[in-house]
Amino acid sequence: MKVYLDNNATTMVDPEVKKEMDPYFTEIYGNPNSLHDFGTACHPALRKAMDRMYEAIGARDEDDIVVTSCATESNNWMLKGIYYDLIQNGDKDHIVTTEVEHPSVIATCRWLEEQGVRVTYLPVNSDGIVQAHTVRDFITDKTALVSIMWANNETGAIFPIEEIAEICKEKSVLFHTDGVQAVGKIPVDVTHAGVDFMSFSAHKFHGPKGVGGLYIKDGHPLTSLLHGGEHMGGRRSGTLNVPGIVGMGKAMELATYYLKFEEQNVRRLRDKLEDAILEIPDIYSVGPREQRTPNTVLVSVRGVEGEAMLWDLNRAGIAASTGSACASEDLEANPIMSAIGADSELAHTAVRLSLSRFTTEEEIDYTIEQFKKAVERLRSISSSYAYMPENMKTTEGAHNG
Ligand code: C6P
Repeated sequence: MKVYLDNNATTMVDPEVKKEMDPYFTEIYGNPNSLHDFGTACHPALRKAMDRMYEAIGARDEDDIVVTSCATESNNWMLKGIYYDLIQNGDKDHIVTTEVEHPSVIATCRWLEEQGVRVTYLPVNSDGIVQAHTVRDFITDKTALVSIMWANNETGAIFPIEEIAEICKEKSVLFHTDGVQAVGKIPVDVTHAGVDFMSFSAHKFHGPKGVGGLYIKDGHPLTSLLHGGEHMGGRRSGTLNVPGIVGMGKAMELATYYLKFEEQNVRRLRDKLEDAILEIPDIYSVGPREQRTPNTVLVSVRGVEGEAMLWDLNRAGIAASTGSACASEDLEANPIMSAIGADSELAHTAVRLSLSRFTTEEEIDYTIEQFKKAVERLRSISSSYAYMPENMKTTEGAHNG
């Protein structure tokens, strides 16, 4: 059996999405900026796709959604654009973010620090959540931007975005959220939440890879990353990825339609999997379930290296991860586990399981069986588990946080 439980890394393209994209590869392939019929033939589908995106995230006509190549680009553009506009060419010098952002935010912030920007990396609590009041404590009159994710890619922890947006508004500071792991998993309404900018990526919600976006409230000016043409209202040059945009629009529409299914059915399967795993002694899951996206669980298996678990699971046909796919070749302790205060032994034992609306009950039953087998086998050959002091072990499972 093949079971794909790495949906926070990427998802399968929904066949309905693929069907809508197909004609834009070989039939309606003109450049939408061309004046001939081949070019203009793309326009209705592009308009429809954009309308679907506005509708899905609750954007208003006066807002902009700029299509990018991925969320990494959106996050880079956001942070570097603000650096150029408000720090290099303004009187600000500070950005507030968290310790648990995706590498596309953390690495960009590290680069900005080399340019002289002060960056505050807010800590998270033991549930992996940043508390809104800490944001207030660190904003100063030199703060140009607060950038905090809506939901974490490793733990699924949902952050108090509305409260943070309120604080930023009160302090007149721009607020960007990385919404990559929220869109399609929980309701996302940018207007209601009060965010100024939001990044997203189609391949996280059953759309194609290579296409993402940046929501910009009220058409706020932001220096372009890519110059060269009038595409996307002059905000991002480059010939439009027509099939990608069509696919992202359809995928967003479907993601909104399936939100209830995500909340009920995907959550039920995730909880079943988590309950069964937590029956094994010395296994911990991070964060309370009600404050997590319905599809995600990050567990830590004491005495078993995360990579070894992945190896055994992969041999059984099950795809999982030790955390962010972008950091998967790095055998260091999981940074999120370290940020929540896990000891270094635990931080090396993280396994992320992320479901989708295509995950079946049969797949979950099989995963439970194989997960238990893998833990038993790996612990039987683990010297660190065999010699672990008894007071560090528990006799029953079910540990949260
Ligand atoms: N996270 C993961 O395994 P791209 O692929 O560039 O469109 O998205 C980047 C990105 C940005 N923000 C968050 C919160 C993300 O989760 C991701 C992608 C994958 O967790 C791949 S590293």
